[in-house]
Amino acid sequence: MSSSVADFLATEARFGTHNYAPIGVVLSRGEGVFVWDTDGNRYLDCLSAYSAVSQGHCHPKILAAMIEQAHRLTLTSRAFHNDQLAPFYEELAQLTGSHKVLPMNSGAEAVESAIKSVRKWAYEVKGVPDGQAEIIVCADNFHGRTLGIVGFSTDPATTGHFGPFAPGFRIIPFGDAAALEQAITPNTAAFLVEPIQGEAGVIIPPPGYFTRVRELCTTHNVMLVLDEIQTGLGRTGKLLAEQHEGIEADVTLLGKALSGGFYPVSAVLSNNDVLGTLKPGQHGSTFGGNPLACAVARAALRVLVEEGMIENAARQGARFLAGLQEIRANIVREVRGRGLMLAVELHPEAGGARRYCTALQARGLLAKDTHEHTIRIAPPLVITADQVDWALERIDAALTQDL
Ligand code: IF1
Repeated sequence: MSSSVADFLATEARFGTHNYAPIGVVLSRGEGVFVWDTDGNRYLDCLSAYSAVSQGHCHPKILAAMIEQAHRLTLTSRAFHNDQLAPFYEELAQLTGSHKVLPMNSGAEAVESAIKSVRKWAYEVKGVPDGQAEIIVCADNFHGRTLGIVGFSTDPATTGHFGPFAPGFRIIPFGDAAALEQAITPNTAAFLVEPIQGEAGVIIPPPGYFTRVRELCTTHNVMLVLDEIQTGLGRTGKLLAEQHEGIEADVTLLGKALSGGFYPVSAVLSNNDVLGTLKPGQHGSTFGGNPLACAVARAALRVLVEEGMIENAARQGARFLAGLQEIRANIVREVRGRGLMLAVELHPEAGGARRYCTALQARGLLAKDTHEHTIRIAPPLVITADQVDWALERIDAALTQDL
């Protein structure tokens, strides 16, 4: 077995597919907002596994639920009922105000499932001619890595040499309601959009955008599908990011923090008859809705609410954003954020965000670059005010130092 950081990296490089370029730290333990590397160095985690570990690393109550359930029953398949599925449905539906739940595993699977169900809805309820349904999506979207999804990405690295792709998608600019109005046709089944674009660099749409989007979707009988896989479950300081706009999606997608990072759990939620179109044999998954997943997700939702993590995200997010805005570094072009979904965009002359993430690592803070010039900051929602201040000092120092 390898032991040094260099050994781990060399073994990964030798046997692993090189589809990532991680920062050179090998993590072996986590607790709350902190992770430790194999040399025992502690870091404040400002990525939270892309918002999956919102409840903090190895949350003891989610851990206990997982262990307890793993001792009893892990997987039945959906050929039989299990005693965790019904309470999972009920608790998730009540929390989010949804009528129907479809349990899946990864975020991409939830997106794929939503695409399938809104198409079916378009044919069977709206009356779109078979094979003609269109789904409108936004430029710079990120909804996952499956073929169906990457086919409507506008990022050449995501699409390059993976085609041919499925037809039926129309791409419009994000944050432009007039473009949505123009793109809608009688065959439009749905508008699929992130409330805040994550991978694109934490892009927050202009005020009023989603109010207008909601109106247009209602007027034209188009299903509004919000991908809240990253923004949902408290990340932006509300349970769902849609609440900032005072709207309700027809279909909401959750993943990531739905399990607190213990296990892949995702779900499609719908407020109307979209999921009602799926009949036995038409969709499914071996692991979707399994008892272990349901028990973990139930605990993850419970601690999120009971321990006030959503309110904390709003409070600490505002503190973090205000602190970032005070950093007087010439290289900072813009600071953006809502709740604990934050980003610092650097001027191109800074030479890329990656080296600043490495500088932050040396100062005990892990963050991730995105789109070359942006540092993404998304700590677990359990972060305290003192820890925010500690992080701000490190970020200030790293951004004002000469690299
Ligand atoms: C990776 C980004 C984050 C997502 C939204 C669906 C999915 C994601 C809005 C798919 C996944 C990930 C996957 C992760 C990087 C990451 C990411 F940088 F790409 F944009 F979080 F910010 N919808 N996001 O953000 O969920 O199938 O992965 O469970 O390494 O690819 P998944």
